[in-house]
Amino acid sequence: MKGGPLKDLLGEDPRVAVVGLGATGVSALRFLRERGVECLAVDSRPHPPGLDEVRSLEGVSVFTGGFPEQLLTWATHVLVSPGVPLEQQEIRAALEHGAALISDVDLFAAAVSAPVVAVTGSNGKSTVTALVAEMARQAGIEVRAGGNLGPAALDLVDPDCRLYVLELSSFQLERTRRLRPVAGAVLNITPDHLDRHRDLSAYAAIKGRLLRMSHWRVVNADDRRVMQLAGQGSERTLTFGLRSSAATWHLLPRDGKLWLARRGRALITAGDVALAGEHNLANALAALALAETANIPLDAAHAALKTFRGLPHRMQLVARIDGVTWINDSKGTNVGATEAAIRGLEGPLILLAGGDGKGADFSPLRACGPKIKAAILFGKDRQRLAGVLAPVTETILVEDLTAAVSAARNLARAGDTVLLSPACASLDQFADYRARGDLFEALVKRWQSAA
Ligand code: UMA
Ligand code: ADP
Repeated sequence: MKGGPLKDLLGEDPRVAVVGLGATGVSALRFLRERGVECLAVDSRPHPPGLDEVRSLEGVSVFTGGFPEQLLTWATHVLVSPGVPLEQQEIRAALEHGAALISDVDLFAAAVSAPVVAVTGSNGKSTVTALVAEMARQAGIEVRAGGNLGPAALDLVDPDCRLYVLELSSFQLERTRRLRPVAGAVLNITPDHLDRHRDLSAYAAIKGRLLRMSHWRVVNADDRRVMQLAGQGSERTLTFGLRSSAATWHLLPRDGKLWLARRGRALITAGDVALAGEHNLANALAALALAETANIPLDAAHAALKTFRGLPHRMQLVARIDGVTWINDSKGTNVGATEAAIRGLEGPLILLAGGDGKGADFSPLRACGPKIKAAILFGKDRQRLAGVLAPVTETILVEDLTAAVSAARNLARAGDTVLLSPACASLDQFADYRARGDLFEALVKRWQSAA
């Protein structure tokens, strides 16, 4: 290994234990082996997803079916995949034994010299990340975007790249120390992943780490928890907000139109934003603030807002059949996302929700009751959801999504909208949210073509 930032991070003769053989682990092992670093790989599953690829890498010892403590204490550094909790006894033992905790994002930071813009928050991260990347593309800037959104950060590294846009989850941030983004945004904080984090304030504090790492800080002026993290204003803070006219980027009614404005200057009409829903206007304002810090010209940002229609599985129109609108919001994996989805739609709604609630309190959904004609609930936490929603709407409990779609077909009448926005992770019944959304779309389209 040559000198430079990677050597600063890993020191002389490092031995890295990579924990988890998913996208993160595989990208890290590939990166480290290309640089001659001694590595071993462990995974608690007997047949983890990246096993074949890792076995094909030269010089990596692989151990599956557990985390042998003696192997982890061999390491000078442990790189722990985001899906693996740091509280695991074997990982704690390795850290107590003196191993340093690193992340794939730390390696990424050591490997790149182009500026990095980073985005975190409970909801909207992927949308804002993709939108900023599209703004850069429109400006002719070589840009790579990924991180939690995928591809993994280390798979983005490219000497030709002039700007990286990274989506960072709380799990990635809690184990990252070396990243120094030109700008970091915290979009919002609502409860999520409370099965992994001690409580909401611990979860929020991890998001706040991004603000301390970043040169420019982009924060949501409408969000009390985010503003608490931002503390007293600094000269390198840009705010955005739908309801805060004093924010740097805000909404402005003028000449009978609604505008996206910077400090009172009306710049882009809200009608030019191709993304639907009020929450996406907040995402657009956040992206404009980030674009400013990355020197992306306003006309390029404007062009991207006009054309970017959003990522799959987020408020995606699937079909209109016999006057019923079917929408796939499978990426609505927490209560805040589902609330935003419902807020952005006209009633009456038939809500399809359920899965693994990650320990969340579902009670905020009760306020959405008046718009919901019926809630069809499936998966692991359907009973808990029913407990919250039954007082405000009709609830129907079914085993899985296939049964939920059948029930919705029977119930829906012209003028209704059927919304899949589960407020839960998918992992109890699916490989991920994409598989859940794909099944929903396939079921709706099969029926549409038969109709
Ligand atoms: N593993 C164990 N023991 C455990 C848990 C996991 O050995 O107790 C192993 C698994 O067997 C598997 C590996 O760890 O082989 C998987 O690690 P991982 O879950 O970290 O998965 P990756 O494939 O590396 O994906 C991670 C992110 N996953 C999580 O944070 C859970 C991906 O985000 C991300 O795209 C990817 O890194 C690249 O950066 C997904 C996600 O669900 C989309 N993120 C959460 C979210 O958005 O809500 C945070
Ligand atoms: P993330 O990457 O943070 O999960 P996404 O951009 O993938 O965010 O959006 C996930 C879901 O969250 C969307 O389907 C939508 O329901 C909701 N959402 C998106 N942006 C926001 C926002 N700014 N505020 C609240 N909810 C949002």
